[in-house]
Amino acid sequence: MTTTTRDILVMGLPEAGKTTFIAALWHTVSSKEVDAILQMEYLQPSRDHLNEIAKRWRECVAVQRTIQGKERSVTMNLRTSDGARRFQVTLPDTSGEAFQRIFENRKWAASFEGLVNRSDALMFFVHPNSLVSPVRIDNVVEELVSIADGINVAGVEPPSGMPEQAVHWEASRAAAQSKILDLLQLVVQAKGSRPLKIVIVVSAWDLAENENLQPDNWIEKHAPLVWQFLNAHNKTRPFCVFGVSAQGRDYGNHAEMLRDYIKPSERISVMQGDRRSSDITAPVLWAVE
Ligand SMILES: Nc1nc2c(ncn2[C@@H]2O[C@H](COP(=O)(O)OP(=O)(O)OP(=O)(O)O)[C@@H](O)[C@H]2O)c(=O)[nH]1
Ligand SMILES: [Mg+2]
Repeated sequence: MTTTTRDILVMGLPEAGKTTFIAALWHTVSSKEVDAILQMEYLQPSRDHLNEIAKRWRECVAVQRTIQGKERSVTMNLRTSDGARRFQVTLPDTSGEAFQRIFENRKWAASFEGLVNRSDALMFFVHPNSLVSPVRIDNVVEELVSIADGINVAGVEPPSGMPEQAVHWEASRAAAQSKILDLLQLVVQAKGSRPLKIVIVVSAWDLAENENLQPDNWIEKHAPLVWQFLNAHNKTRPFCVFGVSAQGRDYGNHAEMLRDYIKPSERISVMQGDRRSSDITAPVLWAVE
């Protein structure tokens, strides 16, 4: 049986849940506690980074921010649970700061260019708390006019709660949705006619679940421009949206309860459409097959 080699490009703004996902993924495949659709075939030689982040994950301690310039790339040798297919999957644990810089400066490093060129799939992480739901202008036009008048007309007090002077705009202040869309566009353009599967991971799904939406409807509601872009390119760039709670819950309030799990892999919650499981390898399989 041949082994398929796959490079996954991992992207997402700072604190989007990238490292936590990789930590939970490594715990799942290396512990073999649950019947995940992808399982570890054999151990790769380089495991220090994976073991370090997976240890923190098991102990319910938040992983450290990934520092730009100190990112690590990890490789896992996996096979499907029926043993029919083998994959060697490489994915970089990238720093969200790096993507923030790419958005602001409109350029990326040669090393990142190489990564984009090599990648067969993109996993783009979106933290639910990073997106502010869009508001239709026609619903708030009167309020906007009164705010604008209050700021601009000399001698008129701004409405309470409004700053006396408009804040100077700079690229770093752009809405998260604009940044995500722009980064997606940059990568899709750079791939040209070469194939790229796109997985959108709404991370910390435990924080989004109370809306009772399926992950793709969640993106459609909270990031309509991103949703439009993905659908416009669907034929050449197939995409899938997963809601993934790699921790299970937030550590601040629930660490003790999470530590009680006999099989820590079962803390994880993954949603695709209306199907729920604790199999964090499902989005990876979708990306690589
Ligand atoms: N509630 C909840 N919080 C999560 C989950 N996954 C990650 N987080 C939290 O989200 C924050 C960011 O997670 P990271 O995995 O460090 O995010 P990152 O994308 O690697 O961030 P950078 O390294 O800064 O780019 C941390 O405080 C995590 O504890 C989850 O499933 N549920
Ligand atoms: Mg990180």
